[in-house]
Amino acid sequence: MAEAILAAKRQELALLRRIEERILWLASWTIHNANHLRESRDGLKVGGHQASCASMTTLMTALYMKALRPQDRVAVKPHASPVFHAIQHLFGRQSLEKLKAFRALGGAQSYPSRTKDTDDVDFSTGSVGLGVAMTAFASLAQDYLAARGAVKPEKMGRMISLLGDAELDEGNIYEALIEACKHDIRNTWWIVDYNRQSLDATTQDRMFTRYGEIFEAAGWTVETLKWSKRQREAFAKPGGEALRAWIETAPNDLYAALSYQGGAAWRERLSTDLAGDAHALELIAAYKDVDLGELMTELGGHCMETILEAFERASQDDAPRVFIAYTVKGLRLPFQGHKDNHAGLMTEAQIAELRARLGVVEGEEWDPLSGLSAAEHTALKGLVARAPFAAQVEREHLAPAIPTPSPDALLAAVSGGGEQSTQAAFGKVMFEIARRDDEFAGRVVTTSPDVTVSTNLGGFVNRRGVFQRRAHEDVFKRRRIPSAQVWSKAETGQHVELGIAENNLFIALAALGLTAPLFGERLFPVGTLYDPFIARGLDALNYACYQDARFLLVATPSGLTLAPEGGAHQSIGSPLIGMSQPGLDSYEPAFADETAVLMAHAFGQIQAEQGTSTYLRLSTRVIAQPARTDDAWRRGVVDGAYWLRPPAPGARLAIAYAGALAPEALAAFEAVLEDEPDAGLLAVTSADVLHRDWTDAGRSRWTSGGPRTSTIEALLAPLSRDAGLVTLIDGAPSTLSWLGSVRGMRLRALGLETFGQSGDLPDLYAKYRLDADAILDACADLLL
Ligand SMILES: Cc1ncc(C[n+]2csc(CCOP(=O)(O)OP(=O)(O)O)c2C)c(N)n1
Ligand SMILES: [Mg+2]
Repeated sequence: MAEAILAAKRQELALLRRIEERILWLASWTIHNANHLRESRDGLKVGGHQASCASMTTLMTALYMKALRPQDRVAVKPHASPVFHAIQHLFGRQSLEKLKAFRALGGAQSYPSRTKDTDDVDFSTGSVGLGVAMTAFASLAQDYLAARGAVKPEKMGRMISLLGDAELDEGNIYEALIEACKHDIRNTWWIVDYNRQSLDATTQDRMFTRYGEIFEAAGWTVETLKWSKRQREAFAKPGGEALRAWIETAPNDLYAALSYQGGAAWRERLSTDLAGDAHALELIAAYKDVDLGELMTELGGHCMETILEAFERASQDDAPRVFIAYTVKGLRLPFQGHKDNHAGLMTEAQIAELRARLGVVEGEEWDPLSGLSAAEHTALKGLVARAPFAAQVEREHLAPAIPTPSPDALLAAVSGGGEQSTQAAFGKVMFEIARRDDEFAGRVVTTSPDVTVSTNLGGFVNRRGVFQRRAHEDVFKRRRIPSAQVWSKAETGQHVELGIAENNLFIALAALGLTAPLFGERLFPVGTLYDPFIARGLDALNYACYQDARFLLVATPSGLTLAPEGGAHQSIGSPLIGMSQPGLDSYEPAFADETAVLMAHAFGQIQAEQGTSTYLRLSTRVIAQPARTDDAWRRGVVDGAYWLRPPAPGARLAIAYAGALAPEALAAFEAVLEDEPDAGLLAVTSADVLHRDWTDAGRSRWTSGGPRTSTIEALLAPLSRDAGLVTLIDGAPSTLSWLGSVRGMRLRALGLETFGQSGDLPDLYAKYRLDADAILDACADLLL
């Protein structure tokens, strides 16, 4: 009986090795086809990474064919994309056409993409390090849902990152590791393809063993897959220990160089280095050159059995785990171990040699099972079909739509006019949401990198609590110490408090903003930070948007207007960041009611099919609120602009402002009316939305069958052709200066182009030419 089980196991291992060879083949061939066979029209190198793929095929085969379950989610090392697509093809989830069009328009993407690929990509990757962190935050998001019963315990998945060792140089990984530790995350596997090569070179030896120590310090379980079964067996023989010790102490570059040079070079070097060890020499002599080369290079990360055993051990609990799987970059390919192999491509002759070696029939290169016996063919098909991951389970979910609050409901929270700031208005709306007991309110989740209180989220958190897997009482409250912040921490809490690392905020928003497709449960994530520090997490913000994660980002305070805080905190370029970021509509309201309307809009956009994320750039400046006589402004706020004071037809002058400088614009406008009674005052709430609508209208003439008038063209239409326009924003003036092009008007753009400094508003606005006088000067300039 035991014999039969062992035989079955041996047979399965053989099949897994065979399928792994075919995955290696298909990935290599896909890259070869794109570079050498497909017609090139532009002479550009297409690229693809055959060495990086070969490094990971055993790990990925073991994972996808045995360990992965349908509820698990994976972030694949970006440059192992061809391996991923090859595996998906075997599962019948990726077409041959897409493989043939790898890196071409409409084909399989160079780096796995949630939105552009049609096969089953869980997390996009590309910018190394971000996919790694993403899995930790996806796990946090899953815990958040599990605490609400929205993910059942038996349906909880593992969030798995397959990463390169050089990715471990990315600091964002350690920021995420620290946050993961604080949040006690589980169900997370980080599988490191530890080939000790980066893009440029072999990596420094000095980090050996240190990585394990770092992860252990963070409370992770470390699985080091250093040796293959073949090596362990050889090392157990007389003289074997010397071989093991040699590899253990060899410098990286020497090991890599010998891996490249192969068996004879190994023999020569080992015979010299181990000259005094008769047993070792005898052992080496027992191997043919090829076998010696294979023995020395088949490390743990290339040993199916070793990997499967490690995955099996790891499946016994939900502790976060890092697998340090030793590999050789490009193993089995002609450039294995070569330090320049990152972008290396096999030649025609080399790929033909690989094809012959793996038993693929010439002319049948696209058939991953080509050249196999009928029995093996059937057995391999069976193996793929039996893989737990092959189960026909819906992996991309459709979450039911949740009614979101109407603008009126949120406007009620900021009614009363008077004097308010947009940041305070945001806080009031969130406080109002916290008070509601509808489904929407229960699905709002807030998060902030240690600026919860100073961005006015405190009220929401007081009411809804902080999310923490293990409940923690507010000690200050129990001891009756007065405090404005009552932060009870429990599984039911709806605020995820993060450490200061802004990068983590954006990855957290990416994960929380994807719970609908990933887990079938919609959340409405609201993240806050100081506006200047968006720059700190910019790549992660881009990463979140690239995956079409949906959230509301509230950046406050902003600009020179946070005057006494000084130049280090005054954001200048953030409006341009907002304008240029796809997947993110950016707005800069001036008034409380505008803020409320935009929040209602943003919540709707979070779950709209063609929706988007929203960025609100807010201010702490308290300003007088306008008296509204009708509701027309509401539409304009969302569309990007409206006339706060409409111009008379043929007006020669208009002032356009964004955000907290509204009072200066108004003061200048009142003064201008004496000479230019026809002038208008334009409130711009989104240069971003306005500009996109304008360029789109320009394109529509050719792309969608006819001309249409954009919002901004319609708004500016009453002005005379040669009217002057003065624009004003507490940020980069180029945000608004394009308005002059809409109708070919002359324009003066006021804004910030140099670093600010501490001061009070009158001093700073005067010094940086953002005050009413500056606006009047600009108007005079245009009119004279
Ligand atoms: C943020 C970022 N910087 C640079 C790159 C370019 N790049 C792609 S792969 C790579 C090195 C990868 O080395 P490693 O992670 O060890 O993967 P391997 O190919 O060795 O498996 C670099 C620098 C990138 N993709 N992302
Ligand atoms: Mg590497």
